Amino acid sequence: MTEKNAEIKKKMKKALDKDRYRHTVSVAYTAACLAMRYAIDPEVAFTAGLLHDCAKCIPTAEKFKLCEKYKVELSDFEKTNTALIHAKLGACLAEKRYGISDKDILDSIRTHTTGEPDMSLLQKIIFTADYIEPGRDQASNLPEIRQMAFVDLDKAVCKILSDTLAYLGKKKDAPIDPMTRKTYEFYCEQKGGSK
Ligand code: DGI
Ligand code: FE
Ligand code: FE
Repeated sequence: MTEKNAEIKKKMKKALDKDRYRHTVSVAYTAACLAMRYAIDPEVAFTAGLLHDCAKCIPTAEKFKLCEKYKVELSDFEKTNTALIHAKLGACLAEKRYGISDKDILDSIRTHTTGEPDMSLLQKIIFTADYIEPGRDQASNLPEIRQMAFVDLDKAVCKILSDTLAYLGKKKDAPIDPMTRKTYEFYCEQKGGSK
């Protein structure tokens, strides 16, 4: 691990609660493994993994204040479904607080919850690593998706999205973010290409 990643890891230990920190480290290592498989820099993937939930443990009122301070524009959906804010705000804090300037890393943090159409390899890796890291045990089809992620990443992204939509559809008070639906359409219906 690079010195820089070791420093970010230490900072995340302070910024997150115990469980979130454990999840974060797992996502970072999973993302690094996927990066090796798909031939991109594993240290870059590790950084994105470490920071993907950096805004997750900030209380909601504070999240709104920070979004105002840094002019992070929230959609109407995010304003009412505040659990989604940590992705966009996380990308902003990765830049302002943790000194990240790599746009691909910032995009990967921003889109890690809903995805977006036509994602870069790193964006897809963070989106997928967040779902399949070894500590996750709630989602259905995890063994299959874990294997799929290392064989066909676009197919894994599609499966994660369709399972997430099915899960949210069954749950009470869990409206679907329009971006989650758009991402689903891109990866599952159009069978669109990737960057
Ligand atoms: O932050 P994590 O828990 O590691 O994972 P995440 O960033 O994917 O956030 C997970 C939560 O986001 C999970 O409870 C499902 C929710 N989520 C994802 N897409 C949507 C969504 N919630 C709503 N309401 N609508 C969505 O489209
Ligand atoms: Fe998250
Ligand atoms: Fe996460």
